[in-house]
Amino acid sequence: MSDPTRDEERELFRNILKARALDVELVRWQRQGIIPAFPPSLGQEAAQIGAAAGIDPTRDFAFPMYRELGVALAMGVDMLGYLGNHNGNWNGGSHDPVASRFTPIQSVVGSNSPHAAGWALGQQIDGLDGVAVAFIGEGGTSQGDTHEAMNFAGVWKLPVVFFVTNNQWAISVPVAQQVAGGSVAARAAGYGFEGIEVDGNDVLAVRQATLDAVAKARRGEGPTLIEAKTYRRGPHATSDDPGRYRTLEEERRDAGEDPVERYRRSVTERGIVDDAFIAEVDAEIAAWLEEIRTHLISLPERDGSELFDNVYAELTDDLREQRAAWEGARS
Ligand SMILES: Cc1ncc(C[n+]2csc(CCOP(=O)(O)OP(=O)(O)O)c2C)c(N)n1
Repeated sequence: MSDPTRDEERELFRNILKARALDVELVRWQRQGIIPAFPPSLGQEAAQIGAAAGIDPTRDFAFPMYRELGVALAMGVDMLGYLGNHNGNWNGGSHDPVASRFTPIQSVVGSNSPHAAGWALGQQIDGLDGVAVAFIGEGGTSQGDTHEAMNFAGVWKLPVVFFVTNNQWAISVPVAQQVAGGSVAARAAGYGFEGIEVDGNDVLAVRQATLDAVAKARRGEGPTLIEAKTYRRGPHATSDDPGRYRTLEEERRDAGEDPVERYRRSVTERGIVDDAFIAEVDAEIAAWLEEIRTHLISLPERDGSELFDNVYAELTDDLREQRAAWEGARS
């Protein structure tokens, strides 16, 4: 166990509040047309901030999917660059992945698992002590890419942590239709490494589980699968309407306690923060959100022709036709 210091807890709390505030704001900005689309993390803040606290950004490397806003901000990623991604920037945003140890986000479900295993293999070959942390949804564990990465990592005892955020839903597909047997953590046994389940709404528990798994990988003892159990309290993305596949009653029944309010209560009751600290953080967040909003609205409109660039070195006949049709339509 390594209990966090008071200052570390204050930082965890600050980050949890920032993650929630930015996430809520981004949904509003999508509705206002400032960004085209966004996958909210509502309810997953404790899992994200706890996981980031277990990663050493001077030597480890995070391989996110698309729903890791909190991990990014807690790892110190340049959020203005990162959010370029959600603005449709073709190159995955303009944050520096190497300096921030956080790759561009991946929308192809499962594709970041082999990236993480490959990077971990590189660390092993070079005799370095970095650990790769792949962020996957429970749905993403059904993907072939994730199976191949886990199998490879198990066989070669690679320094990689598979951090699975089980938010109970893969768009409209509930976990019961995704994972026979009900446990994602149990899948690790088949790959020959440890799988643990952690309360994903408890930031301190997630932090500890991640610290332990990263330390173990660093000692050369191979991968761990962490299943952080939480609940996606909002839509899959701003284009989704959860009312089509789950009722409000089900949401209220299954969501559990809001992880942000749970930690607020905990740090307040234990005297880690007081009203003055919270007021200071709230003011800091308000200024920070304004800075991000101002930046986002100043970004140039994306040129639709980018849709056809950078996919193939040479356009296929199909795409050439589509491009001509698109250019015709705009002239
Ligand atoms: C290879 C691939 N197949 C399908 C999709 C469409 N898709 C986008 S998100 C998603 C669900 C993923 O669910 P999960 O892995 O549980 O993560 P969550 O979105 O719940 O965080 C699907 C099927 C995709 N992006 N990539």
